[in-house]
Amino acid sequence: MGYQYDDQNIFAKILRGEIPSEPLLETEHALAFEDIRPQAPTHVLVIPKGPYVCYDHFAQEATDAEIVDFTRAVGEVCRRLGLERSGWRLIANAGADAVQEVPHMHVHILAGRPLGRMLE
Ligand code: D5M
Repeated sequence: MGYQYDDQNIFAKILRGEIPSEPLLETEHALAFEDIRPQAPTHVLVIPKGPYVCYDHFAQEATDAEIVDFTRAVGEVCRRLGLERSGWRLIANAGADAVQEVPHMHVHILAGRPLGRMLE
């Protein structure tokens, strides 16, 4: 499947500095910031800086360096926030059924309250 990246999405605007953000972490290839509609006391988004629509697009087309940097950035955010003490959840929505709202690859880090079972 060929993905078409829309560079007018809100995270592209954040990356270009057109919308202000307060990064919790910035690396060569990734940016982490708080979700504007938090679903838990800690709700952080981590995005790659490259123009990828979703997880699959990123996994197919990002360089190994981008993937390694992004993956480590997620761990670094959790470590900096001390989330290993009580635990955390990582979510990536892709496409319509998952109700992906912003078409720029991102993962959600949720923590700070009991999150319940997701899968039975
Ligand atoms: O989730 C997209 C998430 O992006 C959703 O939880 C709201 C969040 N969002 C939208 N705009 C902003 C800005 N400007 N800053 C921070 N967070 C934002 P999805 O997985 O696509 O459904």
